[in-house]
Amino acid sequence: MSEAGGCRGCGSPVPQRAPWSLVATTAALCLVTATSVWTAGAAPMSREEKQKLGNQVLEMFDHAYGNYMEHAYPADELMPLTCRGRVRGQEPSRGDVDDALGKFSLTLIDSLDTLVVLNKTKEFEDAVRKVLRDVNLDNDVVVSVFETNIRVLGGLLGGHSLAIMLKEKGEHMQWYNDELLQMAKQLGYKLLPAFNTTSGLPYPRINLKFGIRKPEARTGTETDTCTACAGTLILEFAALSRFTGATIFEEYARKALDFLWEKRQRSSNLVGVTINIHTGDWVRKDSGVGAGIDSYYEYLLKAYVLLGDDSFLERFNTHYDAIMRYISQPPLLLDVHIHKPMLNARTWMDALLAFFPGLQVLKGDIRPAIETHEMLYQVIKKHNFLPEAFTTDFRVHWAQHPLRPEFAESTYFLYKATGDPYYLEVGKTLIENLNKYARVPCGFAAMKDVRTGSHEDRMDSFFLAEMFKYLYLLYADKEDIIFDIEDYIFTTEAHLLPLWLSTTNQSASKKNTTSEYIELDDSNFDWTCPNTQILFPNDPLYAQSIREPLKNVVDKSCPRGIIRVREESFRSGAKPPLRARDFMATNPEHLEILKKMGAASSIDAEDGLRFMQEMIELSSQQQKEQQLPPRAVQIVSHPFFGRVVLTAGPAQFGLDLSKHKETRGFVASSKPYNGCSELTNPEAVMGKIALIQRGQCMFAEKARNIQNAGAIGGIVIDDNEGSSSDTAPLFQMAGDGKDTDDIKIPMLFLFSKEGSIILDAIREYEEVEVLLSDKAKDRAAILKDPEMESEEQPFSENDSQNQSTDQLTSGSQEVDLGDQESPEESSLNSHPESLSAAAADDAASVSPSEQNSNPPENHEPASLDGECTDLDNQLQEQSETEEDSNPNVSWGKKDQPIDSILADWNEDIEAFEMMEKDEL
Ligand code: DMJ
Repeated sequence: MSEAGGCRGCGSPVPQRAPWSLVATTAALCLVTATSVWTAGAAPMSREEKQKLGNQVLEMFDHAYGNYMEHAYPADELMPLTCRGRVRGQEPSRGDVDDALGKFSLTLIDSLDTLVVLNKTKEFEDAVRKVLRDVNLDNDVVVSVFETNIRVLGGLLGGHSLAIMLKEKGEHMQWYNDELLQMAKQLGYKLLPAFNTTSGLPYPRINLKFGIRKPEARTGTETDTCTACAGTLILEFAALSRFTGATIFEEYARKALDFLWEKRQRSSNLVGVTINIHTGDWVRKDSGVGAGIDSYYEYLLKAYVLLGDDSFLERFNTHYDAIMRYISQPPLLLDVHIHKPMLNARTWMDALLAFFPGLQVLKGDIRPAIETHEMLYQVIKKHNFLPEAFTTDFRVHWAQHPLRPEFAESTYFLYKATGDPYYLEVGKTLIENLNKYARVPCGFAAMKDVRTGSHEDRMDSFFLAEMFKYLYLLYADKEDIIFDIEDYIFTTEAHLLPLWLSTTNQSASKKNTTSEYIELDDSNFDWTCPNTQILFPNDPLYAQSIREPLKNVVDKSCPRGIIRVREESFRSGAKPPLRARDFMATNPEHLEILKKMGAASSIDAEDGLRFMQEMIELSSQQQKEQQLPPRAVQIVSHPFFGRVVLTAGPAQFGLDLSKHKETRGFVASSKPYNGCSELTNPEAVMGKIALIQRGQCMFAEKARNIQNAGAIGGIVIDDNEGSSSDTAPLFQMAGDGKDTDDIKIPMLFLFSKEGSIILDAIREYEEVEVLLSDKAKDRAAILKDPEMESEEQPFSENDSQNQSTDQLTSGSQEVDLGDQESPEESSLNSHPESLSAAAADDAASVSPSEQNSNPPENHEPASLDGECTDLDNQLQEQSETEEDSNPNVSWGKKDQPIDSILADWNEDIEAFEMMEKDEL
């Protein structure tokens, strides 16, 4: 069978046969057909080129894994900018993101099966020994049940699966005696108390040592969980049951899935994003395929493939039908309301939904997979990475990118399904962008802001678990992998579970009571596992022909609010509904319309709801517009060569870096370091970029003092020790309330952590050159200095783990600032009086963007006039056609009772507000 085969899950409603054998046969057929049919389109890639790219992936993995092992292990994750381990409690809390960290060497466990896929058997053997020797699963730490399941339990099971495979081959792991499985079982039992709810849905968090109930546990008061959090357990828990014979795990995971299924919104067959674990009420009633729900759908289909239980396929197909009816607006996938699924709940999409084309391949529904994937690729080409969220007109909504693997995953599956070398070229772009923009001397850093190219001190474990696996497999031929990948299924974290589990220890599935066998409706299989003869009907250009109309979808799209429009208004020629952007409180006609909304008909109620949504969006947009976008400080001297880009806050005075060429220069600390009086070391800062500490006077005063000393720019470093752009909202420096036109130099602000990266670099390398700009510059342009060019080597030859010896290291040594007052000496701790001064400048002249820690949107128009209408029309037409042809579509139209709409009104508005605040 093959996850790789692009036709996994090929549905036969015949449950008697082991599902994997069915799938394997069909998948193999599909694959052969897809590969052999490919004769034209994108130029085929030679075996040499594929090998070269595969080797590049191996080298990149070594760089990431090697630096983790050298500088972070046994910590959970590597912090690639400061080159040290992230230990929970020792770094400022990042909120929910930290719930994945359980002091159990997360990255090592998450990397185990990647080592085998990448043919690093010796390293795998070493890694397993380290896990067995060092990892403690009994820490007094509260972790996310979902993350611990997919990363740690999944990692241990994936490691075990490949360890027994290697042992059986007789060469490696001969000493192995199921130790990883024993650890997995221990962890499984630790997670079980989370399921102690009346619903059977697990609590979102658990204390590894104390469970849920004990007072020491510090958890157990939560009432809500996300659908994906409760619905993404079955693969790992069933595998654990089937490997060990302890049926309880599979039973618990099945019970949670059964409950979610029961709670689906019965008319739309959609599920919400969050649910109350005690009452089963939907807390958030918006529904999509991305954040909060994604892997629930993934696990229904994959549970069918792994366990052969038809009820999972039936559920998946029912949901899939609803998704394609309401959420899918090719190439977009837009969240809707579960009760009113014709009404969009958002005007933006999140990056997590990039896995969906891969799942559609598994389902066998290739056309929309190609379309959505192509749209995502266009977004990536524009921003180098997929921003965490982007609007329907493809502007950046949330600018971070934590090196997520979902798009690589979908690229891999689409290549397997189509054999189209286009997808190999897509993978090449991903590899190039990772090396060009995310690679730093000590690993790969998440993007803090895809628009500026600035980094975050973060390399999540899923980057090693998933990204390298999918990229390597994309270029690997069968003989490049030491086992048959088609005998395994990928979990959501890309851990490998053997398909033979489907026929082992099936007793838990027999005990399953709620999901009785349902006679499958054959029409559900229209979408499933199509014959590639139909998919690519003698047309090797099939995939290309689907992609082609979408080539300019990002560049040529227009800003658009709610895409889906009601056919009635358009058909009847009625007045278009009042939109928030047109609303004027002084216009009596507008006030009249407003009063009518929600009072007369479901259509008016819908208009009102949309109007409220738009108002909320508009007001949050206006708030954002008052913010300046972030800026970038890029370290360009040896050994960074532009690789480290720090997120910097802008100033409301001085040179505007978005309008002028970047400022480049060596840095020098000003004396006094706070820059609050005439500098006593003008010769040191003349022609340089002065470093100044925040506090004790206004920012504008500091700027004038360094400018008078001849500085060409200034970087203010926060004196609040430990502050970081990872955890604090974007900060902008305001003027002093007077005319600041006299300040001509650019001024940027760095939080303490980013500032200390520069200060550490000075300590280590003395001469540090930086670039102040609105956006990180291309390294090729930076290297125009011939001296640098001779020092810089191509990353593939020079950036091995060995190089990390001359990297930045964290440390407590002070920066050698000669006779200047050192940053540490003048820090908050040693000069408590600076606290009030800093607070004074905060209050008086600083305008932090507190509403939202995410950088503001790019408000440039996304398109040129005259190029606007294609997609809108296309989508509108399509939406209309779909509804015309589908008599079952009734939502948001005549037959929805007005009472139910009105009853939901308030909740929906609250939900919109919550969504605004929601973190991915
Ligand atoms: C991974 O941990 C898993 O794929 C999860 O299901 C959601 N996405 C992250 C990586 O982005």
